[in-house]
Parts: sequence; structure tokens; C-alpha cells
Amino acid sequence: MAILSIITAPDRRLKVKSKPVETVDDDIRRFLDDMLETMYQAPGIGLSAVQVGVAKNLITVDVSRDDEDNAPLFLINPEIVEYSEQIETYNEGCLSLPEYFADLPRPEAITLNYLDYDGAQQQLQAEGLLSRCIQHEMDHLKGKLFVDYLSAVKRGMILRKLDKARRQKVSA
Ligand code: GNR
Ligand code: NI
Repeated sequence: MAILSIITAPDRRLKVKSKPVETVDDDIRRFLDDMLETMYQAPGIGLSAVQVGVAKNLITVDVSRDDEDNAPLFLINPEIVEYSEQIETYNEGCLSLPEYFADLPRPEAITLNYLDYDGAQQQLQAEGLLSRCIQHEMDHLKGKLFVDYLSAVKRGMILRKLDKARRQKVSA
């Protein structure tokens, strides 16, 4: 297994639209294992493949609490087929936007179809933090970050600060 490097904004690779996986084979499973390890190490509750530079429809999620056993979920080619009418607001963060958070409204519950680690078709109903996290990851697959929901002024401010922070790191 390996820890992969997580791309931070602003970076054009985060804007790429991911493509469906054609076959769930051992290469895909090995990559998912690396994604999971990378996510735990970050630490984060979700990770999309595009955040480590691979534009495929692959997501890892684990929203278990620290005092619970790990509950990893691998989502391949996820598709949301139903959204609840109820909308909730939650303070979102993103490993690709380190140290920034924003209150975002999203549907409270979703139903999604996906392929699991073995390539079997599954359906899942998710609510609360799990639903939140999956919607956030699926935005990544469309090349979308949570700052894209904010005003252009707020987004520009955050992205300029992240760009500046990176340039200072590079030259240090
Ligand atoms: O670790 C993460 N926490 C989080 C908190 C609220 C809403 C979404 C997330 S996902 C984030 C990890 C990440 O950036 N995944 O793409
Ligand atoms: Ni994210």
C-alpha cells in the first residue's frame, strides 16, 4: 500500500471531469486500497480519485467515529438516483482546500447506485454525514469544489490565499 499525494487548489487537475471505470479489476482494487490509506492518513472522511490525480469515478468514504471500528466504503461509478426534499446546512471542509470551511446547504438524504469493491451493483440510502460526504465526493468527480458554491469574491479570496501559501512553501 502507498500514501498518495493529495492535490490542493488552485490546480487545473481538480477541474477535470472523471470518467466511469470500465472493469473493476485488481489494479482498481489496489488503487482503492491506496486511496483509503491516504484518506485515513490525511485524515479525512472521504477521498475522490481525482484528488490524487486519477480522473476516474472512484471514491473512498469512512464516516465512523474515532471510538468506533473503521467502516470503509468503496464507491465505483456512483450515481445518485434520488434526493430528499429536506435540505440541511453543514460546515464543509475539503482536503484540497486546507484550512477553509463553509456552511453549505445540501439535500439531507440520497439514494445512490454504485459498484462495490468486487464490482457488484449496489444501492445505498444515505443520510446525515454519510450523505453529505458522498455528495461532496461526487462533486469532485464533476470537477467541482465547495468554493464553487460561494460567491466569486469569496472564492477568489480563498484560492488566492491558497496559491500564495503554496508559493511561499515552494520557495522556503
Ligand atoms: O474530510 C473531509 N471532511 C468533510 C467534512 C464535511 C463535508 C465534507 C467533507 S469531505 C473531506 C475530505 C475531502 O475533501 N474529500 O474530498
Ligand atoms: Ni474534498
